[in-house]
This record gives sequence, structure tokens and C-alpha cells, in this order.
Amino acid sequence: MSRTALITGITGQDGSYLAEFLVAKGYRVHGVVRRTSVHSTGRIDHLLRERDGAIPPVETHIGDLTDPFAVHRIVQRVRPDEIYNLAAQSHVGVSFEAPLPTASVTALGALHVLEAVRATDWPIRLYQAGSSEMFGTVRETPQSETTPFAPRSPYAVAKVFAHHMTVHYRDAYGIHASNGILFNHESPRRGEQFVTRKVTKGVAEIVAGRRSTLTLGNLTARRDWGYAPEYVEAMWQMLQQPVADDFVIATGETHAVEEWVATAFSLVGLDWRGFVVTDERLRRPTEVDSLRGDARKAEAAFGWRPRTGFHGLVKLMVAADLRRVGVDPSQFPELAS
Ligand code: NAP
Ligand code: F7E
Repeated sequence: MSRTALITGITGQDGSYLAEFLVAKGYRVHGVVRRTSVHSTGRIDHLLRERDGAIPPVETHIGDLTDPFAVHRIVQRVRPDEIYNLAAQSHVGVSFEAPLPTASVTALGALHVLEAVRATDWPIRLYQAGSSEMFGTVRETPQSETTPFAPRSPYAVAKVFAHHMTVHYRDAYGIHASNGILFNHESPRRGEQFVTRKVTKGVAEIVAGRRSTLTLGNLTARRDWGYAPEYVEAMWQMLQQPVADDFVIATGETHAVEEWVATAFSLVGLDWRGFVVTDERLRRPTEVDSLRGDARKAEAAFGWRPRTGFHGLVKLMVAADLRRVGVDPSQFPELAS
């Protein structure tokens, strides 16, 4: 019998890769999609179409994580074996301007999922999407599962709430619920408001002659950037463990935003200093200065290791954005291979 998975946040970067991954494993996949005035399923449309007369591999259900009744109803209707709670207001910068909506989805939304699981009469394995942002003003480097949290944004505070609630429901009710503490992970499907994609899209548009400058905020912040499709595999692996637990997923390398920028421009033969301008308004009231993760626990438990390094990641994202604007990446020697 094939297993059934329910993904909240299925229209997002991770949700779309996870849905593909689970479909390939033979799962019947369901996703929670909120009602929007514009088309929001672009990343998963290929999974919603019939294939050779067979029903589409993914089915969606209208629902908002801020609505506990909807969450409960969808869980009861789908009767999933596994739930991946990926829905969130996931932009750290936006969370300073929208702390209440961020808390409603990112913190309370997770609680609604936990309550819906608690109310079921069948076993469910739950993945909660935690974040390296929870480490904030880091208390040690690298950060691991035992590093204390010190959140620096409404987003991070909301994720800390969801993390502790997940641990609490695991302890109090014996729910198989695991927290993934994932460091930044990127891809050509990354939202355009996040710095990596903003830069690779900007580079492509500059090459295509559609713009001449790119405006950014803090270039000195450092992040541990990995490749999203590899990170969703870890989510699934966590739920296959006999005992639920919490795991850091990271590359173990840290790079400054400026390095990402310089690498992206150099791949197309440009010096970033001629194109990038900085704007103080893009700086956050409080910044997470430097993150670097230690994923040795996940490697020991289920053999997870990153396969794509920093340079390879910048390369594949620049190449994808060049193709999007109709430029053949192979004309640039560094992108030809
Ligand atoms: P993303 O692209 O921003 O996707 C967020 C998803 O949440 C979208 O599907 C969005 O739907 C959905 N959503 C937002 N508000 C909702 C609501 N009220 N009700 C139902 N759905 C709602 O994020 P991502 O990069 O894939 O990240 C997935 C999860 O991992 C998030 O929880 C994020 O906070 C966390 N995380 C991400 C990273 C990373 O580096 N990517 C690292 C650590 C943790 P719409 O399409 O309608 O907006
Ligand atoms: O910022 C700096 C910014 O928005 C990275 C989310 O997926 O990963 C992500 O959060 C750094 C920050 O990602 C711009 O100040 C400079 O220092 O790409 P970001 P993030 O804040 O690290 C974590 C793990 C998550 O959990 C989140 O959901 O880049 N920066 N200039 C900029 N950032 C943005 N967005 N835009 C700029 O123009």
C-alpha cells in the first residue's frame, strides 16, 4: 500500500521539491494551498496535471494555516501517514514589518497542525520546518542541536515557539514529531525576495540589458548556503527514523553575502562593484551576523551529507536565471561545463 503525505506550504520552494521527491518514492501526496488572487501553484503545476489518463500525483486542498478548523478538516479528510509542516511567512525582513501575521502562520500555524495530529486516532509522523535563524546571536560556532537559541527577529521567535511546541507534543502525547533545523538552502525556485535569488536574477537581467544596477542591503552577513533538493531528502529521512528527534541540516561552510555577489557576477565576466549599490533601508533592525551549521548528528543517524558546494550552487542558479531571460549560459566559459 502506498503511503500518504500531507504537505503544508506545498507551493513554496521546499514544498515543490518535497512533493516531487515523495511522488517519485510512490507516495500519494496532498498539499494545503491558500486562496490567492493570483496563480500561486506555478512551482507544482506539473504535478497537478493528469499523466497518461491517470489521476494527478498531487491533490490540493484549500486551507490557511491560521485557520485551525481548516487544518483539522484537511487532516481528517486526507488521513496522512506523514505531515510536513512547511507553511510559513518565511521572509525574515518582512517579519519586522508584519510580526502578527508572521506569528499567526509561523508560530500558531504549527500549533494548529500539532493539535490536528493530537486529535487523530491513527499514527502520524510530523516534520516541523525549523530554521538556523533560531540561533540568532550565536552562542557557539558551529551551531548544532545543543546550541541555545537566541532569536533576532519576529520570524525567528515564531520558529522557536514552533520548535518548543513540537518537542512538547512529542514528550506529552508521544507524537512522532521531529524538528529539522535547516540552514539556508537555495535553488532556481527560491523566492525572488531572498538575497541569493535576487542576486542571480539581477545578474541575468544585467547581462540581458534589462537593467544596469542591483540594490542590496547588508553585504557582510555570513550564511551557510546549501542546495534545496538535497535538504528536502533530509526531511523525509528524519520521518523514517524509529524515534523522533531534532536534526541540524547544513553544509558546514559559511560565506559572506558579498562573496555570493562577487561569485555570481564573476561567472558572467563582470566585476560586481560596477553594478551593486547599497541602500540602508534594506538593512534589518537586528541582523544575524554569521551562521555555520554542524550536521554531524544527521550524518551519523541517516547518512545525510550535502553534495552541492557554494560555487556549484551559485553556478546553477546563475545559469537557470540566464536561461529564463533567454541567454545561453554556455557562452560564458565558467558556466559552459
Ligand atoms: P517559501 O518558499 O516562502 O514557502 C512558504 C510556503 O508557505 C508557501 O507555500 C506559502 O504559500 C505557504 N504559506 C504562507 N502563509 C500561509 C498560510 N497562512 N496558510 C497556508 N500556507 C501558507 O519557503 P521555503 O523556502 O520553501 O521554506 C519552507 C519552510 O522551511 C518554511 O517554513 C521556512 O520558514 C522554513 N525554512 C526555510 C529555509 C530556507 O532556507 N529556504 C531554511 C530554514 C527553514 P503561498 O505560495 O501562497 O505564499
Ligand atoms: O537574507 C542579507 C540579509 O533574506 C540573507 C529564509 O529562508 O534563511 C532565509 O532567511 C542575508 C541577510 O535570508 C539583501 O540582511 C543583503 O543577512 O536571503 P535572506 P535569511 O534572512 O537568511 C533562513 C534559514 C530562514 O529560515 C528564512 O525562512 O542577506 N541581505 N541584501 C539581503 N537580504 C534580502 N532578502 N534582500 C536584500 O536585498
